[in-house]
Amino acid sequence: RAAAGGPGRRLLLSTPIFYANGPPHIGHLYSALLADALLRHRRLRAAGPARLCTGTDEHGLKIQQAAAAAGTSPAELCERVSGLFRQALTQAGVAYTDFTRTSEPRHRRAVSHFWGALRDGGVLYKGSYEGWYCTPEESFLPESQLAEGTDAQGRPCKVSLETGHEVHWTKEENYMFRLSAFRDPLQNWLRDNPRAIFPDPFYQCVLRWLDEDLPDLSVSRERNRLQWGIPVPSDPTQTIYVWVDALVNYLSVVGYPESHGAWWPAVHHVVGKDILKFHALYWPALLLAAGLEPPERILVHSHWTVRGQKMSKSLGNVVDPSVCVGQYGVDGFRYFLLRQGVPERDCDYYDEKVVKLVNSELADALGGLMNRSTAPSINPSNTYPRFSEACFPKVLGSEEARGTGRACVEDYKLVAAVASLPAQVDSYFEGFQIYKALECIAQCVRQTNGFFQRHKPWKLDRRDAAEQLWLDTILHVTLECLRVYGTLLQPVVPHTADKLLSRLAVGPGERDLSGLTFLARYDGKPCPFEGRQLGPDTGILFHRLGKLE
Ligand code: MET
Repeated sequence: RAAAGGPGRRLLLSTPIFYANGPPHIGHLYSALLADALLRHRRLRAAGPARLCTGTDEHGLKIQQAAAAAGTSPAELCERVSGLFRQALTQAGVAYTDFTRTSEPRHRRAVSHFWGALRDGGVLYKGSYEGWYCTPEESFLPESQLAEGTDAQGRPCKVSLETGHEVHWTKEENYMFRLSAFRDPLQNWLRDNPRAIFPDPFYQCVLRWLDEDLPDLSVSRERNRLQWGIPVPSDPTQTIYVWVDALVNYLSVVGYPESHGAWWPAVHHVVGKDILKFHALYWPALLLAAGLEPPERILVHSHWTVRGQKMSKSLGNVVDPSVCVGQYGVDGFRYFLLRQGVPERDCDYYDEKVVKLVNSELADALGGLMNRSTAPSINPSNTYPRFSEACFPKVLGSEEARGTGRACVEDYKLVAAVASLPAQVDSYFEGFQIYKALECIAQCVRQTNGFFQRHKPWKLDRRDAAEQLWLDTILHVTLECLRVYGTLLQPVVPHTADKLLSRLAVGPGERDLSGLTFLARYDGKPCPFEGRQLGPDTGILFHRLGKLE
């Protein structure tokens, strides 16, 4: 297999497919934005064809019950909620290429075929299953996962330890999947692919699960209890378990069973930590059992709390992404989630935090820098200014040699930091640490503001030839820095980056990461931008967000 991210290689990125029983919240959007930023970054690197698939998970008891509660049919509920998800994703600028609904015929066909492959592989058997079933989790739970709680009427009952939802004693005939036989294959897969699950704490967690009990998995439900699902081929008394159905979306989207070979297993799944077990244990085992390879990578993120509390319908604190996009703009919202979200741990969300971060980094630091360095008062000809080697000589040797120019030690540090920034950002994206990439960019923007402030170009006199050379050089360096930031920020804040690059007259063919240059003149090479007319002044780069009520 080609190395991950190598040139010309295909890659399928996925988000989870979202349950169609309720509207989207920021947790869903966070998954999708991570995948979207990875896709956009990859496209800018011209790393090879890539797709981003998402969709809605429409079967199962949970949907069946939500529809009954809403007095509608499951099909109608799914149609409506699926539309809400598509709308929320589009609104947040998620450039998905595929949207799968598990109710689609092509998906049903793929699931039936997948089931056949499992059956032919001899990994299914019929067993009588008895245990505590948690409908919202669509799972039987062992005693160790239960606690004492109360039901809706306040009567004592057993609940799921993890989610607090009531469980019911359920006995039924199910098809079972021989998961227990896959401990060794799964351990081998993980041992051979230490980068299969990112970040590392989640990889370690999956390894620990594999040291524990690995009971067989019930993979069907009795039809009389669950009608809203795909029937087991050749046994219409049973419905395929919703998680098996849902996971197969990653295959049906690439044309399984006919044409998936072009993409599989070059797939990276972005998932929340709550569904890690399904993706890191059940899914690879099912794939192996069906004669397919496990996914190349599983990228795991944690959850968002709101003012320190878990988001929940009953607390009424579920954050609606369309409201956020309205308040902060698409880019403000994307920037906040991707800059503040740390995959390894839960992150807290509240309005003041968004406003503060977005104002300080996008509006003030980045926007301010652009406005100050392109203002007509400082750059009356509105051209990309010239760089003078005499003012900013390339210095390979001692510190004293710098004395010949006007640049100081700090300025050389800035140039070094920005020169290494693209590679740093690349490696952070590759390591699923987008927040770190953004932190580095923000740090460089701060340094560039420091550079500008230190040399006070607005005080230099254009009528004096020497001063003018230095003034232009300061502006040239600043615009070169801004060009790099604009290019690198495209995957995260596409509109703002476009505005910035257009202002700097960077053409559509000059915005990819593979050909990104920085301060070529400092290295004695020609700079294609120097002397170019700048783009029209389109005003403030990013409007400061006001106080929210
Ligand atoms: N519907 C599931 C969830 O939202 C994800 C399924 S991904 C195959 O948790």
